[in-house]
Amino acid sequence: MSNSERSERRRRETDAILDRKSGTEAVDDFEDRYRVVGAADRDTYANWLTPLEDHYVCHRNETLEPDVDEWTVALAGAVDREAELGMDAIREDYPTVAVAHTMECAGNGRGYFDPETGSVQWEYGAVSTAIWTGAPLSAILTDHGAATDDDTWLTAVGGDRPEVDGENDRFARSIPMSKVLEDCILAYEVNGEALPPEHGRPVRLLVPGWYGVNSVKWLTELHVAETMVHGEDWADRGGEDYTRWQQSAYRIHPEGVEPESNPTVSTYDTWEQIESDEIDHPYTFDENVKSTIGTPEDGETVVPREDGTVEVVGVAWAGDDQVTAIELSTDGGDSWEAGSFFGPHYDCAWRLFRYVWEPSPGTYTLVSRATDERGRRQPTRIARPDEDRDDAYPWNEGGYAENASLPHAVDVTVE
Ligand SMILES: Nc1nc2c(c(=O)[nH]1)N[C@H]1C(S)=C(S)[C@@H](COP(=O)(O)O)O[C@H]1N2
Ligand SMILES: [Mo]
Repeated sequence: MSNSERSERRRRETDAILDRKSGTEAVDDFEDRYRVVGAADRDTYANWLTPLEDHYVCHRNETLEPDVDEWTVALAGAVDREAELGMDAIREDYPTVAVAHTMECAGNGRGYFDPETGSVQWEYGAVSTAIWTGAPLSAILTDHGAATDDDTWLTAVGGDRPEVDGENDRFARSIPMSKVLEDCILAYEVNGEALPPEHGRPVRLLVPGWYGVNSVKWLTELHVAETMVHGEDWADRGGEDYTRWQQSAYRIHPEGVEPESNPTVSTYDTWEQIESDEIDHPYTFDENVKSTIGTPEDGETVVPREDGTVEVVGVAWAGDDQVTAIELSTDGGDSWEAGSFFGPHYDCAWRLFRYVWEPSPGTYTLVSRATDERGRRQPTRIARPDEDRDDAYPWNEGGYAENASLPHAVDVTVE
């Protein structure tokens, strides 16, 4: 297929998604095989649940539209009993659970990097919160006698393929067994509806609180092993490369570096990996602490309420850690005041926050900054390449896992 035919096909597919999702806008990078939509309205971040029409979408290949009745998920590797799980078995033979999950693309905020990185220039719109329903992997794995020691990994493979000349990668991600057993599910519904095609119909892996890349859509295979996807067997498995999206892409590294493939790592927390000397180029596993203002909108002219106050509302999250504090600045980050949390409180989902502000007329720069239960606070800005980090998020070639506070500031005028 020629480049222009390929672009045309992608454009059509994005348009079809946009037709179904009235609250989103396209943020594509066809060159980098990204086909994506993000939340169009900042207002998404003044609400706890993201309606499906507003939930962002991100994937690399064509959306699969498979026959649900025929679909199976192969379970293999270090298991007593291999299996081909059909959708009826996944739905009926195991408990049904629902998890709240804030899904954030690891590239959310990439658009704020200077110098600019390649790929989709997301600003704040690639993060959403939904309720995902499915079967706990702990039940499925124990039922099949899987090895579940702490040092094992579960590799999940998507059914999508590149269908691009010269590309032979398969979308596969490896999740450490401790996380799998704790709260991962095979999800077949979202917000009470059967999974729409673009979110992985008929079934996807759902890894609560971890970057979206880990939640493999159109799941076809689960493999239990002592390593992540690594080594020749996985790099050329029947002519396909299963290692790319775990070992090469989605890792945090300076420009021009090809990260080395690791059989295993012992630290899964993304921020801990960034801080550690042990792991050279961190993997994008759990989400870094972050926050986004929902209202007022950037550039808005705000009229205070009768009592002279303005309510600033937003969301704050910290992956599978708890977010414990939120601070607001109305002077571009020079001074900070405490905000408060309200609304639903689930593990692995964002919390709503509010800050009641009594402004005089004028122009202001509002910034939010969150802290997690381990005392880690959002850094102020994004570093330049090779700059000493200090209170800055490390610039990295893929533009991954950004969580600085200042780039997300909103400017408002008060009447
Ligand atoms: N099979 C498959 N799963 C995938 C992807 C993909 O390209 N193929 N993209 C991942 C990425 S990068 C993200 S951010 C999330 C997005 O999930 P959503 O579209 O349901 O929001 O799906 C992940 N799962
Ligand atoms: Mo993503």
